[in-house]
Order: sequence, then C-alpha cells, then structure tokens
Amino acid sequence: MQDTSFAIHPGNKKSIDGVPYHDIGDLKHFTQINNTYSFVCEQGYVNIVFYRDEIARIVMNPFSAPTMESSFALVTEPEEIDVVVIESEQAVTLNSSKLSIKISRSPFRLAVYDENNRLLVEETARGMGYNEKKEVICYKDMKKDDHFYGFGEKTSFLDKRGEKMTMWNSDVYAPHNPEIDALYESIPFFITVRGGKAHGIFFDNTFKSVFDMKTETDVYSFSAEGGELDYYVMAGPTPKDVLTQYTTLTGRMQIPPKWALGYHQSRYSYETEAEVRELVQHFLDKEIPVDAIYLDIHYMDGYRVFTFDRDRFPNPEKLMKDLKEAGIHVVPIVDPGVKEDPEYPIYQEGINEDRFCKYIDGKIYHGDVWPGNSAFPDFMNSEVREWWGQKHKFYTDLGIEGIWNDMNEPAVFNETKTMDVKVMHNQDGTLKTHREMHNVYGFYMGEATYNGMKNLLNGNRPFLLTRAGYAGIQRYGAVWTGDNRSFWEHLQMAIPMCMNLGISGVPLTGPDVGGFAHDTTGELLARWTQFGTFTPYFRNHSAINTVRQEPWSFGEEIESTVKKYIQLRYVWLPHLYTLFNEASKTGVPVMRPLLMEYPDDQHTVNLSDQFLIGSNVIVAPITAPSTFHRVVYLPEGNWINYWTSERIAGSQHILVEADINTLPIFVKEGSILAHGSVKQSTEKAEENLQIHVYPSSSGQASYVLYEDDGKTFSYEQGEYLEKSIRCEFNEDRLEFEVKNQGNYQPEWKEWTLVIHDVEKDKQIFINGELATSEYLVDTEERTLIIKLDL
Ligand code: MIG
Repeated sequence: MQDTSFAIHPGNKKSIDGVPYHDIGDLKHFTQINNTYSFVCEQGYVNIVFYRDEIARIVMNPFSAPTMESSFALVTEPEEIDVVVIESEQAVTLNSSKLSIKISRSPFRLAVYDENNRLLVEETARGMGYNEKKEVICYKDMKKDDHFYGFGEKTSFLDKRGEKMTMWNSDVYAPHNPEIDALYESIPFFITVRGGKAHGIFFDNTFKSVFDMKTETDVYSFSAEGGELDYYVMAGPTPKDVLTQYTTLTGRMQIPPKWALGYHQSRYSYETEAEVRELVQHFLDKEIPVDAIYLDIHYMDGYRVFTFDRDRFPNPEKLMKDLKEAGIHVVPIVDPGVKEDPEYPIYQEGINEDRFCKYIDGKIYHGDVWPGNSAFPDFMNSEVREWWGQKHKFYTDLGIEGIWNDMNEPAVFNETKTMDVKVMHNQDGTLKTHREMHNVYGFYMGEATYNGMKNLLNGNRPFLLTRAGYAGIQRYGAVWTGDNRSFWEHLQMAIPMCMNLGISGVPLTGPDVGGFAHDTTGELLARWTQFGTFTPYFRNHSAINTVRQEPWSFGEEIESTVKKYIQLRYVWLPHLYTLFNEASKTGVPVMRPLLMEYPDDQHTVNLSDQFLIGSNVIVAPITAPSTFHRVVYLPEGNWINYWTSERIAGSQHILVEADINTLPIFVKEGSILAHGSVKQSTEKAEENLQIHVYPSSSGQASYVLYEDDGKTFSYEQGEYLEKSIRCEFNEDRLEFEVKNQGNYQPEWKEWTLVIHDVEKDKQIFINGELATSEYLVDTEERTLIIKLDL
C-alpha cells in the first residue's frame, strides 16, 4: 500500500468548527424575468413566484439558480399576478393584493405579511441555507402562540408544536407510539395558527425531510436531504382558507362513490370463497349493513397480483356476481411487488416490456415481499402506469370497482425496510434515484391504479384505498392509518391522526376499526365502532391470528351496539355525502378539529379527543375501558344533545354520561342537516330522506343537501340535485325557503322536514305559504314533522 496513492490517504475530514450551517448571506442583486423574481446572494439563489395573490412560492438553491421543477403533487400553474416591487436601501418588497414579502438585503431575510399587515412568516435569527450535510434548510421564528397542524399521518396529539417529524414513507408494524416520527404517508404541509389566524406552508420536496418544531424554543426549521428548498406560503387567514389554498395547489378528492362511505368489513384474510359467503350471509341474516368486503393477500395464487388461487376461490366470477346482487362490493388487495417467476405472465411482461425499477447499470432491483423475491414496477414512468392500470381489467371484468394498495411505501423485508435508495426511476426520460423518489412511489402507484380503474369502469367512480402517499394523494384515494393495534391508546391516537390527515388535504381517512394487530375486546370494538360511525372512512380490519372482530364476535350485547352504530352510519350518510361534495369543491375536510371552526378559542388548540363533522356537529367518543362518563368541550353558542334533545349552553366543559350504547353527539343550535334511513347497503334505494332543523330563537340557518346517483361521473354534466334550505327563526314563526337546483331526480319523491324542539303553535311558512294541516306533532319530543314533495 505504501507505494500507491493510498499512502497519502485523505483521512477523515475534520469537522470545520463554527460552520454547521451556511447562511445564504447578503443579497447581491436581483432581477425579474416574467413572473419570477430572482435573487442572487452570497451563498445561494432564491426565486419567488406568486401563484395566486394569496399563494407565493419561494425556492432556494445554495449552489445554482433554482430549477423551479415541481413534484407531481402540483396541479396548477402560476396565474398572472400584479406584483408591486418597492426597493429601498435595506430591503426589497414584493406586494400582491394579498401578500407582502419583505426581503432584507443584509443578510437576506424574508418576512411575509398578509394584506392586513399581519405577520405570517419571519426569519430573524437565521434564514435559509444548507447544513454540514449539504441539506437544504430554513429557519423561521416560532412565536409564543404558534400552533402547528397537518404534516399528514403523524402519531401523538393534534398540535405539533414540540414535535420533530420526518417524512420518509415507512411500514411500521411495531406499535405506533408518539415516538414514531415517520409512518406510511409523507405530506410535507402544515398550518400555523397564531392568535386565531392561520397560514400554511407546503414544502414540496420529495427527499427525506424533517420538520423540527421542537429543538429550539423560538425557532422552527424544515430541511431535506437533497433537492431545493421549495416551499409555498399560503395567506389564510382562516384554517379553512388555507385548506382551499393548499388544495388549489395539490388537488382535491372527487366525490367518492357512495358505497365507499358505507360500512366495510375486512380481515387478514377471508381466505376462501366459502368463508366470504358465510361472512356475507351473517351480515344479511343479522341485518347488519355492509357495503364492502375486502380480500387480503390470501386470495392470490402464491401472492401473485392479478390472480386468484383457484383452490381457495374456485369461482370468483360467481362470487362477485352473487355479492353484487346482495349490494356488496369486493375490494381486493394489490401490492406492488411482482413475483420473480419466469412462468408468471405479469413478471414476463414486466421484464420483456421493461416495466421494473433498475439500478443505473440496468440490473433489475429485486426485493423480498410476500410473493418471495419480487420486482417492482417503476410507477414514475407514465407508460408503466398505463400498463399497470390496464392490468386491472382482471378485476373490473369480475365487476370489481375498488382496489386496496398496500406495501406501497414500498415496504421490503430487509434492514432498511424499503427499496435500495440507489435504484433509479425513469421519470419519462429523467433518471432519479429512489432516494429522491421514495416518498412518491405510493402516490404514483395510486395514480396508476385510480386512472386505470377509471378507464375500465365505463363511467363508474373507482374507489382506491392506499397505505402510502405524498401530498396530493387525495386526488386518487382514501388513506387508512395502517397497522394499529387493538389498544385503547390507539383508539385515542386515531382521533388526532385522522384530523391531521384531513388538515393535510385528505378527506377520506380512518383507522382499522377494532384495531389491526393484538386481540380486541367486545368493549373496545363497541367504542371503536362508535368512533368509526363518524370517521370519513369506516372499515373494521384485523390481523391474522388475532381474535375475530366481526360485529357478532362478542355476544349479543356488543353485537347490538355495534349494529346500532353501523346503522347510524347509514342514517347520517346523506349528510356525510353532502360534506364530501363540499370537500371536493373546497378541500375542507369532513372530519375537522374544533379549531377549524373556532380558531380563536383557546380550548380548541390541542383538543385531541373530540371532533366536528362538518361545521356544527361535535362527536366525542369514549376511548377508555369501563368508562361511562367523559368531559366534552362545547364552544360558544347553544348545543343540543343528539340523543336526549337537551339544550346546553356552550363555552364550557361539561360532563356527559355515555353507557356502552351511547356515543356523545352534540348538534349546534341553528343547524340544519340531512338524514337517511337504515339500509342493508348504499345500493338500496333511499326512501326516507329527512332534513332536520335545530332552531335557535332568532337568526337564520342554511343548508345545501347534495345528492346524485352516487356511482357515476354524470354529476359533472349537471346530473345532481342541490336542495337548498334556508330558515329564518322568529319568536312566533319559522320561515323556510326551499329550492332545487340541478337535473338529478333522486330515488325519493318526497322528503320530511323535521323541526326539533318547537312549540305546537309556532307558525311554519314554506316558500311563503303557511304549512298548517299536514304536519304531525310529537308532543313529548316537541318535534314537528312535515312531509313535502321533492
Ligand atoms: O405486512 O396484507 O397494513 O392491513 O392486512 C403485512 C396483509 C401486510 C399490511 C397492511 C394490513 C394487511 C397486511 N399487510
């Protein structure tokens, strides 16, 4: 060795003291080309572009001019925005009508204000730069009353102040706990609420990234292992505005098919056709509603995707047909790993047509998953997505309309739990490492699956459930929170997890009801099902070798309460569906933390054990064993106990009783909402559409019921019904204005107006006419019931 260059070994590089962070330094000069403002600094380059008046994009590259390349999360281009530039000796200020970005020259520091001169983002201590690992990073001031929400799928409480979180899609089977900082989804977006006002930041970087709202008391940071520091600031000012702004950038979920909102039953696995039939028969015999049954990995032939094991499922055609007749959908699991088997057509095609992920030298990457040694489709490539999508004909030919994507982080059984980060993806001609694309692998698989299904379904809406994803995943699918356990703690944790997923733009979310791993108990199943009634996505799922957790697994008492709450789901479905329509238009989630509607209320800041459905219904699940009381926080206004009709003043914490049959629900006074009827599945016609009104002594309320065929995209051509109901509450009378809009003719030809807690002598006017004779009064309940034509 002494006679080669090795003799002059470079040694281990010494760390250079004092420069762990390279600040961008002073502004040297800036230029404007079209809508891009480019700043050249001593140690870096910054571009600023206004996408909307209320959305600005800031991109920093320490070494060269920013590429301005976006991830596929982005669905929009910048609009033409009038920006006024003001230069002074100390600063440059860029003003749109909604945002003002003030850049101090020496050193280069940003401050972002809204139209009312409210400070959103400020860099006083440190600004942008890169650290000793050459990771891009920026620091922002963390004000005393800043609270943070979103970040996708994270454990722990609602407010993420005091947390450090990593974005790296990870299959975590170990019990989820507050210490786990990365799960299956990476959504690098958050809302800051400060003094009741909100703004948003979306850090569009697909590398492993870290959000640190913990290490320092007055500064937070976000950083990424590679790429540019590319982020968007959204002006708010309400949390709901931020959601609309964020989903302007990353897209919204279209209205899901109604059946996706019913009750779903899953198990790892219902292993045979006979078992599935028996399961379904139980639901039908017991008259427990169910809309979907899941087929986990055992349905396949040696875990080969796009196959059935013909011993276990001798006649899938007949099975699907029979289930369809019973109004039940089947959702098979599809994992990305394709078994390395030279006699398996999908593998053959994948090899022959160059569909799999490869190393830079052309060698195909193989990893160990359920089918054994497997190759992985390169979903970053549009032709591969097309190919994979078309393969789903195998399922759609059987009448299947829903697919469940699992293991798409991708999960691989090895030390790193995933694909070798050196594998290359071919993004339509551009090669990118898995290190860069890891967090979007599941997102692209979702795109391939959703679009493939959509093309195959002749106008019907597909349903996709996915475990992994990136910002924008809401465009393709629902997200469940992965492998939880049958722990009361996991029931508790699911509430803020789902709320934060909603804040992260994903409206259709839920945990495995009853818990996946570990053995559930009857009481836990009952309480979890009560919660599930109001999670946007409602699926009972459990792991192999755990006790059975179908609704009837724990005796009659538990069965009856579980059944009651599954039925209640169908009663609330017209309202939930209406809220999904709202989410598809505004990005505002169905399940909301209270702070979304009451951001000024200090009690909502970290309220993690109760939530809102829409804007005016509070749900407060019981999440501990042998517990039959709980504290519920009711914000300002009057609230009505859904079960007892008791009227309770808000702005206080109350103690509520809740026996094993009771899920505490409170409706805000002055609300209107729709109910339907209990039915075996959403495939059964709605015959009892009701609009419930909870009057207040004065003021007004309005509601727009949304209805369509629940199946196709014909609503895009105007085939929907919007029934708007406005009510004025007066001492002596209630005046309703009812209007229909849209071409859709629903199954129901008449509907019922149900007015709660009202005196018999109140006069009711509907579209100016006094409604007198036709209404019934239930004197005990003080409820008025009026039948009306469509
Ligand atoms: O490593 O397909 O999260 O829902 O039942 C386990 C079997 C793989 C993980 C999923 C779970 C599913 C299971 N899968």
